[in-house]
Amino acid sequence: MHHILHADFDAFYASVEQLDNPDLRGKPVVVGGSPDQRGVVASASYESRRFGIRSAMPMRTAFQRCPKAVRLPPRFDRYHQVSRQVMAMFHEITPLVEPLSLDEAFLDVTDAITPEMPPEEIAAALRRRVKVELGLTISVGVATSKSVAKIASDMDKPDGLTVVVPGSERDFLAPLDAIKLWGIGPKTAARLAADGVHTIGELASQPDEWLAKKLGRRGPYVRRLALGQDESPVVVEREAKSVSAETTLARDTADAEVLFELVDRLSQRVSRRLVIGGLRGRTVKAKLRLSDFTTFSRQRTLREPDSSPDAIAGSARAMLEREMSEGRRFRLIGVSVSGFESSDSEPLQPRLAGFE
Ligand code: TTP
Ligand code: MG
Repeated sequence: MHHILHADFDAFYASVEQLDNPDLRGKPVVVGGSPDQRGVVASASYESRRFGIRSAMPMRTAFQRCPKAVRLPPRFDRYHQVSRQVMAMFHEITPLVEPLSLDEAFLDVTDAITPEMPPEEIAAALRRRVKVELGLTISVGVATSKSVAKIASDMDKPDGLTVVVPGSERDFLAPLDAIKLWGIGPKTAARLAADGVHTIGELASQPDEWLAKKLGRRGPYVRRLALGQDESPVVVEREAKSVSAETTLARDTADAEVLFELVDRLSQRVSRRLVIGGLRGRTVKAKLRLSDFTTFSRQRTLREPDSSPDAIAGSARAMLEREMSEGRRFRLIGVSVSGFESSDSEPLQPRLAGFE
């Protein structure tokens, strides 16, 4: 049996802003783009959530719900720095850390357990340490699997600790909304609800044929998750030689604005992973595929190893720009960074959140 922690910062970006500026504490803070530029809410402090403000909501809507909300633009470098600090704390507990994003990770603490330090004590000590040393709160779920731990960490947010005792997984999950289960999005949840299936317990007790009809081939897997059976291991990624992200466009395009925006998004994704891995790279590569499927790449060397989205995007944009010409339409864009020098100042091992 494994013992897994899922740890997740509460209102991450917004909490970091409140930490750095005490005037903002206790106030409805939102981090995200300007409402004039059709910005969206990236993170909403719990004070602002009382007004119905949520992540991914248009900033305009957020201000309609709470006109006195304080909006701040994101400071990614600062969030990355905090992320590195918390990931380093996780690594002091176990090398088996699987980051999911800047602010959350799974920890397999099975081998860290002692009679004095059962999993729930490890979790409690970690929460205390993060509070004292970083001045921020994390919510933690403790369970025997990743999927249950993740659901548990969300149960008592903010500043919560939820322990699912081994053997009680099924009972813990049964009354919860089906949408909480991995792989059940809003659309699937609506399809299930149409048949009167609202909770994970109701889902788990449906016959095979019904599951197959509603979920297709995922049916058996979803049933196991609904019963609290999940053997998926905490995966520590190999050291990578490069970090990349790429996207095929929904429609081939020559529109510079669309292409540049995509490059920016890909660069941010690459940057996030580099930072989680404590890596900086010297080489930026752009992979380009044209509408006739011709595929080629261009690369540039940065003056200094870097992991910032601006440096990566600046270089990738320049390479793309040189390749744009009248009538040349692109169907795929990729951005990657290699030539790593791991940032020595950081105690974190170079590990990556994932590859594409
Ligand atoms: P989350 O952990 O989903 O959100 P959160 O930490 O702000 O709030 P919660 O207490 O519910 O965990 O995401 C972590 C950070 O990722 C969040 O602070 C900002 C960023 N983010 C976005 O930029 N856009 C989004 O749509 C979401 C969901 C998160
Ligand atoms: Mg969070």
